[in-house]
Amino acid sequence: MAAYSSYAVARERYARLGVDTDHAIERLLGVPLSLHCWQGDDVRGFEGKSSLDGGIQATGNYPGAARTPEELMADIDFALARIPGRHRLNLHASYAVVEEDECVDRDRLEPRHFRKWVDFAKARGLGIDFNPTLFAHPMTRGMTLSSPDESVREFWIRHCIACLRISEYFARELGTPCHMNIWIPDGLKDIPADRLYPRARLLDSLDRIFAAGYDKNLVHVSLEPKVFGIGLESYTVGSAEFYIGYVLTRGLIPLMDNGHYHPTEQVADKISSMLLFSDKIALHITRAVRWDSDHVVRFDDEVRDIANEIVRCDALDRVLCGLDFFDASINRVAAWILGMRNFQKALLYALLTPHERLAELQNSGRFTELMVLQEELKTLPLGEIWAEFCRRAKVEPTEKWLDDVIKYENEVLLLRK
Ligand code: RNT
Ligand code: ZN
Repeated sequence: MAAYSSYAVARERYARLGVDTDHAIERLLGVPLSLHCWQGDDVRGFEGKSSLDGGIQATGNYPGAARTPEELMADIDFALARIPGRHRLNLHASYAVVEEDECVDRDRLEPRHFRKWVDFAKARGLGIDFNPTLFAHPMTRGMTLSSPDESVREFWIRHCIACLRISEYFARELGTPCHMNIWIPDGLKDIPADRLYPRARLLDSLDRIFAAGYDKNLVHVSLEPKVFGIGLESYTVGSAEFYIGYVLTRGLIPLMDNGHYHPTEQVADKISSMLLFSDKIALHITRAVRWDSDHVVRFDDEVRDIANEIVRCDALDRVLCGLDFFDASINRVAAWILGMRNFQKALLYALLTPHERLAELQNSGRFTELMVLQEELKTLPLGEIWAEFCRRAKVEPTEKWLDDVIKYENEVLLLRK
């Protein structure tokens, strides 16, 4: 009763600005986010490899990382039960579930190696999104799809084509299109002697992958650029300009990861431009602390700005949102729950913003009023609306979900030695 009346007061406060909180909650309940499986085990996957490469790193040695498909699935279940709404699962090819007596390299992966994931998703009503894995593999020799070595390039082309088939399988089985994103680690530590030909080879490799054909109604393909990685500081083959040019000329989807740009560049500013040229865009929501460090997503200005842009462009159904971070220094299940809830909170904040009114102030040059109202919005009772959203989604509204995580850590995660 007490909780309900505090919601009523908050609802009234927003209503005075012309914002309908019930409508905002309803809309947010229908927004699926893609939960990245790789936070559960520090991007290790099930191929028995323990170290990352390709310029990305998971740092920390908090106990309890999932070691098997069963453990990872149990952890995902635990996290999803504490995240409001219905979501999707984002898998990497390195999470194939291969029988012990079978040895399958990445270029020979088949849909059947993901049957366990399909069963898992079906039973829970989840869609699956997918990523070929072009890092942490003996054939990743600094370069993959842009390699000067034909056999390396062909290996990864075969891998990506295999992943298109697996994505089609996910979509068919689960009755929802699969978003397949390609990110490659290709780059150079020091000053390049040739920037052009690696990019020309990447272009050719991509054309060869898509020439294999796939059902565009079932698979939505995106490409993810990057500015640099650790050990690849001087040159990234798959840069922003390269992929913008590629996706726009091929009818594919641009993906922007907010850790992949120069520090003062803001993905929030890029969204409206990309939406004017592409029917759909995709995002990796992450937190870059000084570099693409993939810290857990917080409810901060950057993330709120991104959410605001999606909502005020009226593009909730045109932007495919997935999370992308891997923090091995804290409880991994808590990292998932917190990151997902934080991005949802940012979307709620955006849905509770009177965008038309603010735009009107901008358009009529009333910048003083605009600034005052923008500042006022920051301290409205968002927490009460958030709590009501969680209650309607039947999950714990407050930080009390952490009590369950601590219990799970003691009873399950700490037994994993
Ligand atoms: C790396 C990219 C990429 C990866 C995942 C694991 O910088 O952000 O999206 O994080 O594919
Ligand atoms: Zn990413």
